[in-house]
Amino acid sequence: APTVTVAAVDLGASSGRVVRGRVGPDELVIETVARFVNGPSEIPGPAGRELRWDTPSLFDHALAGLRAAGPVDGVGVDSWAVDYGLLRGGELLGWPWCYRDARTAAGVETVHRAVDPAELYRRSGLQFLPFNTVYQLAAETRLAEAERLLLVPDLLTWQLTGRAVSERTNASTTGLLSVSTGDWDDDLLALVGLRRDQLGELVDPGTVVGEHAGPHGAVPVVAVGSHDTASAVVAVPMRDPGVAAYVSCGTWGLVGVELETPVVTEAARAANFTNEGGVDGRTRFLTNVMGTWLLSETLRSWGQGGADLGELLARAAAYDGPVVVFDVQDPRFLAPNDGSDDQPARIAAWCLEHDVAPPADRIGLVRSIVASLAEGFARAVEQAATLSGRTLERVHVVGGGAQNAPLCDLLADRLGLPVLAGPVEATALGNVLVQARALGALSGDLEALRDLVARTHPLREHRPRAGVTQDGGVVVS
Ligand code: LRH
Repeated sequence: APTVTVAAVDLGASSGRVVRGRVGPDELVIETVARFVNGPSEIPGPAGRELRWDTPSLFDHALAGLRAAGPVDGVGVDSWAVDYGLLRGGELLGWPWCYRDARTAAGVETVHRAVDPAELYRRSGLQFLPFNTVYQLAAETRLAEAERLLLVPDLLTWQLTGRAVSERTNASTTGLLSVSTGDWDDDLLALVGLRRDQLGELVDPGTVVGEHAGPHGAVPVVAVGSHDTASAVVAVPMRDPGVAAYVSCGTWGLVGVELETPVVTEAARAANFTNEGGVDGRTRFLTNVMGTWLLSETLRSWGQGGADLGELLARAAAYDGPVVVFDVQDPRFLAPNDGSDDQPARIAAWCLEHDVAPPADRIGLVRSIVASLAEGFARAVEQAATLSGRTLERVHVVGGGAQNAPLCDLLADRLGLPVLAGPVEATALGNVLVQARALGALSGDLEALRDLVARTHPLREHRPRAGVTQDGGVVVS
């Protein structure tokens, strides 16, 4: 059977990477050829600080990474969801807004005045996040000028190929795609003032979109699960998705199960569970939990980069002082640090409002964040089970969080279930796998792709430790 070498461009909210993967029926080897930092740029605007993405620089890094990858048989792009660029005359109408910008509050009001949130949920199946594209567009001032609207990965795919498409898994995060028909919802498009001809043609993951004339020759560009979480879920090595939950833990912790069909019950809406489109028409029934964003912003407020995180986490793992479990889902933690109001100050304020003593020092704070994330993930796993009517036997953790052993231990203890950690680079692996299948090097369904991940990537098992949660000195809010 043939073996292919493909390049995955994976753009995360806090870092991007270009990964080269060699894939065949018994082979799945990836190597990171470029890594670069990312983050919202704070720029002054007429109404104060604006948070935007410097996509021109980001895409330059991606292109440099593709050159460094050498000759490949395919390229695929994925990134964080919901954000978009507007194009006119082949140029960006300004840097794309970052979903964490506060402008979306007005958009939420506009949309909810016109359509009841329960009705929106029945139509799109999406959890309420104040930054869903539908709300961003209701607050967008330049839509009428635009000839095209492309989500971030589609924007890079367009830059590579000249073809404007809307890859379906990411399109499902806009709030504008019907959960029942899989097509754009014309009433919602009209509500935000978007025309169908401004959108790229909807394509499924696995479609060859076009060719990139790279330095090493023309290369097919393949639509993958361009929503990073969709790619990550492809590479969760679930042997039986019917009894497994997953946590894809990076900037966000995406916690849920994979379903064959959406669940759009009132209970699912109340618990803020989403039905995002997965690869091969699967449903990603999950909820967004705050994620390592809390840690990275805390470090940033201390003037420390990510390089120190490993050491801090190791010291926090050995910490035996009091641990505060705060509610990581409190919306106050969504915004970036802002002058005097940073994540440590917000966590301290939360503690004071809930009559618990804030963490006494930095290590105590890091430990509290880890314990609070584990609690947030555990609650979401329990809800996923209840809402989908499933009995779970194990939980997979993929992404950067899989390296965080104390987090995985606490999650296992709290749920009384084994936690299987890894692979760390699930998103890049999912991207590479879908390309390899589209190019003929692999065949079969997602279970076959996951089986290849399981055969090539050892997992670390965290067994629940009896009694630790009760004896660990944890203050549960
Ligand atoms: C994770 C992610 C998540 C979205 C958020 C905007 O990177 O794509 O699935 O909700 O970013």
